[in-house]
Amino acid sequence: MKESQPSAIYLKDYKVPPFLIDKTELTFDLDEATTIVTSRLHMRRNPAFGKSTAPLILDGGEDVKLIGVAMDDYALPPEEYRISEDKLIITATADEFVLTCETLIEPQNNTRLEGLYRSSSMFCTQCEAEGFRHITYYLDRPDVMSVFTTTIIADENRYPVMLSNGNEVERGKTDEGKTVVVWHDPFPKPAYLFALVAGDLAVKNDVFTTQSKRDIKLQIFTEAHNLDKVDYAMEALKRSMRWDEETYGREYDLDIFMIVAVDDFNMGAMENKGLNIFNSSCLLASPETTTDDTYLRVEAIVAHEYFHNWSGNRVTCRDWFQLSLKEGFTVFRDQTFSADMHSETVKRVEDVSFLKTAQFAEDAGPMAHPVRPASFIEISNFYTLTVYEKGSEIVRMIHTLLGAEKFRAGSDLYFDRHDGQAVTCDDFIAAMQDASGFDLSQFKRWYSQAGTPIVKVKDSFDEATGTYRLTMLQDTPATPGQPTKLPLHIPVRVGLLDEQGNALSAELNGVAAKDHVLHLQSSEQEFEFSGLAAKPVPSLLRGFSAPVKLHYDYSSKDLLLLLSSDTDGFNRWSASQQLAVNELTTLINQAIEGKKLSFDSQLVHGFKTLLNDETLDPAMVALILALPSQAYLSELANPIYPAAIKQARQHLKSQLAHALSADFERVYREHKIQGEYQATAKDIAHRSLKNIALSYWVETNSELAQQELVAQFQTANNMTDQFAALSIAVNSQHKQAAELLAAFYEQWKEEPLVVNKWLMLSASQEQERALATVKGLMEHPAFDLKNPNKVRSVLGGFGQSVTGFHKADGSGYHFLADQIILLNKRNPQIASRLCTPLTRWKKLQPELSVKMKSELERILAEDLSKDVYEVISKSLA
Ligand code: 0A1
Ligand code: ZN
Repeated sequence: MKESQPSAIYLKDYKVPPFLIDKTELTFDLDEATTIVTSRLHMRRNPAFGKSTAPLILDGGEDVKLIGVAMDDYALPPEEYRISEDKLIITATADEFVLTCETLIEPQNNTRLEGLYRSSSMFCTQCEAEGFRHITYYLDRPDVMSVFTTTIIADENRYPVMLSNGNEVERGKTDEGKTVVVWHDPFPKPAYLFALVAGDLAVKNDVFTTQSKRDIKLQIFTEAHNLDKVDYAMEALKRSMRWDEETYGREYDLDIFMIVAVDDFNMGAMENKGLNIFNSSCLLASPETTTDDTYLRVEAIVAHEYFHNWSGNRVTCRDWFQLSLKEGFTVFRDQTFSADMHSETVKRVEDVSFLKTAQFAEDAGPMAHPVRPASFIEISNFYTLTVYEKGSEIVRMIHTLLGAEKFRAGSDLYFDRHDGQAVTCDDFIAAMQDASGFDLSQFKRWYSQAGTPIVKVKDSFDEATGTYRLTMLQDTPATPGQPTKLPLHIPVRVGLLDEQGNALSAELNGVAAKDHVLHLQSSEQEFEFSGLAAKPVPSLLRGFSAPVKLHYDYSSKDLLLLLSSDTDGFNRWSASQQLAVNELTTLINQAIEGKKLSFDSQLVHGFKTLLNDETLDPAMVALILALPSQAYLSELANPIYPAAIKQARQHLKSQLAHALSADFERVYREHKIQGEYQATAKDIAHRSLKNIALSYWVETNSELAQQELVAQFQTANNMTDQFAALSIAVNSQHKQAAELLAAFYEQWKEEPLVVNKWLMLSASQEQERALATVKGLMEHPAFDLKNPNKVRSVLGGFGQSVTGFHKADGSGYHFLADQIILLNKRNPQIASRLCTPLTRWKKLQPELSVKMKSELERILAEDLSKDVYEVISKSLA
């Protein structure tokens, strides 16, 4: 452990910057051994800061070597500046000046993948959130916005493509014959949106004509061997550009929009102005190598990054506490876009299922934080599900409260009012409020209060008056640093059904409708519906209208009614999940008590109806057939018994499979698609239903099913079907599983993105020797510790192996801790993310909990990066 530990910074301490940088001129002399960066910063004191003689303090990094610094071309002697804790401090400055800095960096040794680094044979950058300071000294904060001009000097033979933000304005040669390219971005931006790429890249060109008839040049750059996999991303980009014009009235601003794919990247992608950089796993797609899920992901991420051009770039964040201002809003935008491109209900189910599994777990753990955090040690740790997904739910609730039209008026006002500014979540709310006249003052608490609210619902019916009363109680559990909570403004969308499942019209506050949005604003509140003949079945929280845990004591009969008849597709799915959770809970308890599992599942009947109803959307049927995941059941459990959960799921799946074997076989056959692969909603739906049917059918151990699986693996014309067959083989412990895994690797060893899928599946196997397997994978030629995708595949996969990761002797936890320690300094962001499974230790069954805790303590004893220190210390607090 270090002598002094890193300290937190607080939102309440925010002050405007003492200096501004109107213009930033950068020159990069790129070379294999050392890169020289020269910056000319046109600076002045910030009038908004008030009269001051405060010194100039620029952010830097331990990996930046200062060669020289000059003010208005006067080279500062060493006594006129100093470097302390990575900051460059200059005491005496004029009110306005040009600061020139020369720094030396070594991108080839940059394993953190923040700042300028090498990936394969190219140079690339990642500056969000605080990467720019690893390139040169700067006011590296989002409220300092500057107009950038970037000069790149490099050997054209090795780096024929040299890119930065904005437009290419000049091209020439140095005396030594190196190529010089100058880029200029007319839009002022914070340093986190800066980007540079240089490499030997191939390009796909296209054009998009905007609504005002401007032609935008579109370019996607990749290594030459991947150029055949960018067509889908290009089409997705054009769909996104059109959608943002139609839905938000937002047109693209520059004349050129570029995307570059890189193999080594800590996150999914980055919205740098005019030059998005993507993890190649989120951009490249081809039928043979890419599954349906990934196709949809590519489309969503292309859209997400593109939408940031307005929600993030034109209007940016004042400080990093406001991260959700751009991320929550942009996730909401990309979710709605995907819903519009495919199926609204399917998309909603997928998003909510993810939120309830992963974000709810975060909100219940030691890293729980508000959507707008009040403090942090390392901002990279706050690119979280809370900031992104719960942040999106906040924006969605505003949409529900205001209605589509007023929401649009609010977003128009927000973009117009704050164009070119760095603003806060309060500014966003103010624009929504001003444009709509809707009072959001209580609603704003969603930004500052952490934790998942619990809403308890009770009901009663008065036969004499025909009134139906819903009583709702809300309560948000304590989270770290927030022991008590205030009531939130929660929109609860509700409908009522009669015993036959017909939608009822009922009157609430004088308004008769089949669907009402209730405003739950107090800790306890009553809602009275009139005009009913009998007690209805309530369909509560339709469309998941708020990110809460809703409890209502539904009977199995009610749930089956909702499952078969609710007009709200989302709640049909939700009812099926609740039924399954109820049954699984009984089974889990039997397993914990060491009893023989036995239970007569009511789902058999419900599933049978679904499997035989040809009017249903196959995608929805597939979603309903998927049992609640191990991860979701773990989130619900306290304490978590991982092996019992696994056993219960296995038992229920097997019971359903045996009871409905013939239906599954038939559905499997009926939904096979002939012909060429297409990533359309319709085909994706058929494939998902067919493959889940296969996964059940195989559970029966039918010889025929086993053969069908192998045949599908061998003859599939697309990765979705081939990989589904392989996964089912592995998960069902098919006798040929090992053989198929080996064949898969042999077939795809030249395709790194496919190999990553193989690594993940191999590492996730449920087997006694899971730990040995994962250790073997880390020694495999296909593995590379420097590549975040590979690390995530292997260690993320291992985390899913209950037998491996949760092995009773704690060796699984020990192994993960070893990897965190290994990566702690090399790549702190990745190391920190790997800690997530260990942060759940308090909820684990006691024997495992102590083992996990001791691994956290072992990690804490190391000399830790800020990133890892924050997660581990908060987990042990
Ligand atoms: N703004 C990006 C996310 C992102 C954040 C940090 C990064 O650093 C490694 C990279 C990307 C987005 O929301 O897509
Ligand atoms: Zn984003």
